[in-house]
Amino acid sequence: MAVTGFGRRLKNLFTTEKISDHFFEDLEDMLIESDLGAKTSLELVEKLRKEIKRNTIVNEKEFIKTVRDYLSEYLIVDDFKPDENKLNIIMILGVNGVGKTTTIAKLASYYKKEFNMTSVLSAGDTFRAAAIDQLIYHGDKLNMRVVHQQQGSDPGSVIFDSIDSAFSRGEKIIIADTAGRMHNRDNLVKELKKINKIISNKVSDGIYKKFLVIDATTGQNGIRQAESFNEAVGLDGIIMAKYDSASKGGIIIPICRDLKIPVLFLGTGEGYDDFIKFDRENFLNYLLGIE
Ligand SMILES: Nc1nc2c(ncn2[C@@H]2O[C@H](COP(=O)(O)OP(=O)(O)O)[C@@H](O)[C@H]2O)c(=O)[nH]1
Ligand SMILES: [Mg+2]
Repeated sequence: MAVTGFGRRLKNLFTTEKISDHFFEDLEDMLIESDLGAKTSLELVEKLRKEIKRNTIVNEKEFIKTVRDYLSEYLIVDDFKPDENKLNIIMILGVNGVGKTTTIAKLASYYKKEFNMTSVLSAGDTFRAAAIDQLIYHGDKLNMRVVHQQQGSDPGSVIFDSIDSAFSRGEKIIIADTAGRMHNRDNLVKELKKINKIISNKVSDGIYKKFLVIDATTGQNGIRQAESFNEAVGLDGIIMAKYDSASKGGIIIPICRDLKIPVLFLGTGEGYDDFIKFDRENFLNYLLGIE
């Protein structure tokens, strides 16, 4: 993704190009290349066009700052804190390979460190044996209980068991893994809707959250993934994994803007501690190369 030096290129554009239609076209291209998506980029260009017409932007520093302020308005940031007195069930969604299972381990580790709360890990991705083993491995490392059945079993049943056993043991957080791929998309949606219904019925007085994991490097696909999962079950938050890769994660901005879903965390590596609460200022400064 051609995002490296996004801020520098914006600055260059402002200092070297005359303000003209051409300037705004180039600006739009740069925004789109940074994963902001066509709609957000166009809207941003219009806002900047007005601002520039009013002569409120005098130099490249102010130009970047104005871009940052507008982008900031799009971002919705949240930090879900589990309720110690209720059962919190968090369903982790996302397509294959984005980082779901790793994110579950990081989230469980984060809740332990931050709130001293232990999670139950629920192996709802029953599609592949490796996914179950991977969660058991993390459970061992983190010293947390993993509820699982064998490969090919009904994920709804795994989640059902997880909730029952957590209730009877007084455990307060369940983080559930889900499969990112069925043999076709309709099947996946059907499956997720079923699980969603089971959880909603079973934890009516608990807290139920659905977080989508997206991969920072997937670009525009991230928006489509968020749209599909949001349509299927409704999302409460986004976690963006692989933020340590070359991508600066611009994709999160149109997701917040279009779907009004908050962003919660960033995954920054493969270790449990490579996980940070989303910080609006830091994120935008990094995206725009502001020191
Ligand atoms: N660099 C980096 N790698 C990650 C991150 N999160 C997950 N991964 C890696 O991405 C791969 C897929 O992760 P996994 O959790 O199995 O994805 P899942 O298929 O969605 O469950 C694994 O090799 C992970 O170690 C991250 O934040 N940064
Ligand atoms: Mg997995």
